[in-house]
Amino acid sequence: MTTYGLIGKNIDYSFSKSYFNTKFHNEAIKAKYINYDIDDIKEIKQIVNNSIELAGLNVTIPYKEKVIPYLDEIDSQAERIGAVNTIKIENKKLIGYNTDVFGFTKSIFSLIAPNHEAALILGTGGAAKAIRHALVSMGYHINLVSRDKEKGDYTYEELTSDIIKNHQLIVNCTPLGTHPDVNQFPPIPFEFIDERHLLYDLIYNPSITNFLAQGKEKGAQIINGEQMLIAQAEKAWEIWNE
Ligand code: SKM
Repeated sequence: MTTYGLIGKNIDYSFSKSYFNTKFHNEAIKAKYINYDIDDIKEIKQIVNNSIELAGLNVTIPYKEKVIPYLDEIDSQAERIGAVNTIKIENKKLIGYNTDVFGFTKSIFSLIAPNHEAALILGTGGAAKAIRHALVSMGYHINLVSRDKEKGDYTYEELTSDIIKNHQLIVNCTPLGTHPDVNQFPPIPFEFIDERHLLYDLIYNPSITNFLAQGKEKGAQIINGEQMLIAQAEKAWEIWNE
């Protein structure tokens, strides 16, 4: 049976498996989608060699960048971004794409307000790279926030009232708050958040993270990652069937 799957680490929280298997059932598609929970990205070689029926993969945290050396080809947009979340497999040849940009852009489009000029991206991994690419294409000025002083424009400790005020959109691209570690959140100064802000969390399980709950309490508009997950999955499905 044609097989698809998700590569990641500690991915029990993921909705992809149930999303695709429900789709296959409802649309009478003879295929299955399984989780490949791996400790090292080099295991991808074995996975591909051992499954002749594997036709496509999604890739999630922490492998979106690390998977690139294992590909035979990479689509030009994914190459520019430097992160891959979708792989098409044809005769054991691995071709990498990024559908997060499409998913994020589609999910946020109707929420962008005229006062939106700048965005803070929390995190600097593969998801953050895709979000940065999407927001720059939409005309946003971007600053990155990282715990690591070397990686971002600001650390969390450096976020002042002015910085928060000047960034109307704040996107959490870190895994902080993902099930089961639901009490975690990126430590931005929530006291400076108000109703002019839009807080976007790429996390969809739980549906309301601590990050979003604290933003909502301050009057901000909030959105979780569910619509993005669905849109990036449908785009991946399109690529696997092209
Ligand atoms: O880019 C997506 C990935 O394709 C699937 C996923 C998930 O199942 O949680 C999340 C994102 O990283």
